[in-house]
Amino acid sequence: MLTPTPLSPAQCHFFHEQGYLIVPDVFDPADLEPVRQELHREIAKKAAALHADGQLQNLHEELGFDQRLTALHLDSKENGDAIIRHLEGLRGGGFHAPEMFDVIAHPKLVAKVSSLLATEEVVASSVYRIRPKLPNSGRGVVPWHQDSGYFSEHCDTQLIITCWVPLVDATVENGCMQILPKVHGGKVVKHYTGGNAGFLVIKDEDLPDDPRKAITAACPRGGVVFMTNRTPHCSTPNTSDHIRWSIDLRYQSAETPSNVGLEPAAHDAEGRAEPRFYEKVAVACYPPEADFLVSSKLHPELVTTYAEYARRRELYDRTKSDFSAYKRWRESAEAAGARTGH
Ligand SMILES: O=C(O)CCC(=O)C(=O)O
Repeated sequence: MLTPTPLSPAQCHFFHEQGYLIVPDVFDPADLEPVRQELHREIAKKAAALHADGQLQNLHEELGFDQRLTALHLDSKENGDAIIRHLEGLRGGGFHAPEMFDVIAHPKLVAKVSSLLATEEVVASSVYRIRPKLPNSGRGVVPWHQDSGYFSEHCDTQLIITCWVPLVDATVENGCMQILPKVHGGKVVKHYTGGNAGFLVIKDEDLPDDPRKAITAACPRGGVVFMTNRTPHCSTPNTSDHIRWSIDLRYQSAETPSNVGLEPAAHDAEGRAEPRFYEKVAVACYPPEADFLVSSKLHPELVTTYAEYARRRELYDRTKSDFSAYKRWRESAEAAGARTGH
């Protein structure tokens, strides 16, 4: 049984020098079993609903967590995508069951994040993603980017930590991440719109270093890949026979701009937040999604409970907004290629 321990000074040093750190044993694999099982139940629930509507014939009930979505997607891309969208929700964090919150607020993870941020006042955000990368489908392949490419510019020099948590062993074969080390101290480089599945993308020639210097971030289940918001990374296709499930979570110091304590209270008739609201919370690094406190020595009474996390998430999700990171990057890679003749 692993108890919550901070990272060692050598691990913190490595992270700050390299821009990433892979720790193979943050969790016992058993700690991740509840979230795996709940995701599996959610897939079953959505598949059953499509079946009841007459849209899906074979439920593939005999298949496990690492296989079932592939079979459903192979039978019907439409149904598979509907199930994935159901998990992702409006902005990627639709799945917010208690089992998910238990991973986000897990003392073993928060202790490690806290040592990297050098504070016990830690804010997590709803900017987390659940990624079922299906075998041989191209879905879930993520182009080169820095997470800051998605955030507001005024947070470029802040530290926002991505914790990439594989729910199966992540390997080269099933499409783990590639990370460009030692360049996270530089600028947020130019990102283009129009990457596959709407992802932002950095062109190879704009990367701060030769992509051949990238490290392969294989990581066993139970491990975590920690990265900074300016660490360039991408992920490769899944050529294995199983789904590469992962979740990526984000944390920052409570001193970094956030929308903790702010609510998107004012909506117009269509549920859109009044522009004034977004002007007011433009201080948050990613205004449309709810931030919440997961650790505090100064104000332990303010640490967010599951009920409050769910309420804030749902409220923000219902609040449609025009805020979109890609507005920061208006040009598509394709258009830029055509313009320069590449
Ligand atoms: O999971 C992947 O394949 C990519 C993850 C990623 O880009 C991220 O966590 O920012």
